[in-house]
Amino acid sequence: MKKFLTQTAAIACIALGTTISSGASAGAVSFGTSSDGPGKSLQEQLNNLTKSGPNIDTVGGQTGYDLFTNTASGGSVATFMFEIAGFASTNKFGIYNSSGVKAQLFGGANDVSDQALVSYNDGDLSVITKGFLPGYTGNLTSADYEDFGNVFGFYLERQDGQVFYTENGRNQNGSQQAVVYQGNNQTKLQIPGKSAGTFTDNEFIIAFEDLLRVGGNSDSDFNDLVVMVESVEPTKVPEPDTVSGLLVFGLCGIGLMLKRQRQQNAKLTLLAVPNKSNDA
Ligand SMILES: [Ca+2]
Ligand SMILES: [Ca+2]
Ligand SMILES: [Ca+2]
Repeated sequence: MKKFLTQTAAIACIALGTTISSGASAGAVSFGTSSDGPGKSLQEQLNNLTKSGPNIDTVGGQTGYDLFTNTASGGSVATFMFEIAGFASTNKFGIYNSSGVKAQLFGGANDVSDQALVSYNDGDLSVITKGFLPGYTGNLTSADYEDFGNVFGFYLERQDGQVFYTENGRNQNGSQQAVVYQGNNQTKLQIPGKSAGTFTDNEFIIAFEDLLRVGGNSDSDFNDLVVMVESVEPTKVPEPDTVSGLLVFGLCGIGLMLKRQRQQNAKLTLLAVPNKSNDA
């Protein structure tokens, strides 16, 4: 019976560890029902842009990446994909560095198809933004940022001054306000106004929720401002789920070892008792 219980405990531990360490999906944020109405969910909107290949999995495909750096070209293009939000005409989007300095890529007037070129100039940063059809087609804007560095996260800034970051720790209540997907080299996407192309693995989709999720009143639809950025790579691969999975394995292992030790001690005591009585 004891052996059976020990085996059951071991199986339960393995099952628990496997569940927790099964990758991004275990720690994925859950989406709410979009207040924008039917057909407007992030999944449906991305599906609409998919021309061929597998659909992007908005739940299972969440990467957890929050900080990025440039690749060898020294430049990145950010393309505005869509924004479905009451604040659409005023929300801003950009990158920020470890000091919290912000470099805006898109202002409130920017919309689908608009692009920003980010140049990483050996410590300095340059951003050039242009509007394209459909929608806003404004002139070029350009800004330079001295000593910005080349490690950055992404932010959404509302008109009321509320800012949300890809790093949860910078957000009020540690709330996760963005989900990030990496290209799979298979799915062909077409952003309105742009030519269709493959979603490659140096491309990332950054999708923001513009209402506070933890302790706030948010619909958690993450379709409020969605941008694709290319020629960037994550600075680190976060594996909190795998770490907690290993922790469970470790704790279970220690627990089972202690249990076995106790059982062996009990057997030894039983063996020792008759000897003692013989001596007496
Ligand atoms: Ca929305
Ligand atoms: Ca546009
Ligand atoms: Ca929302």
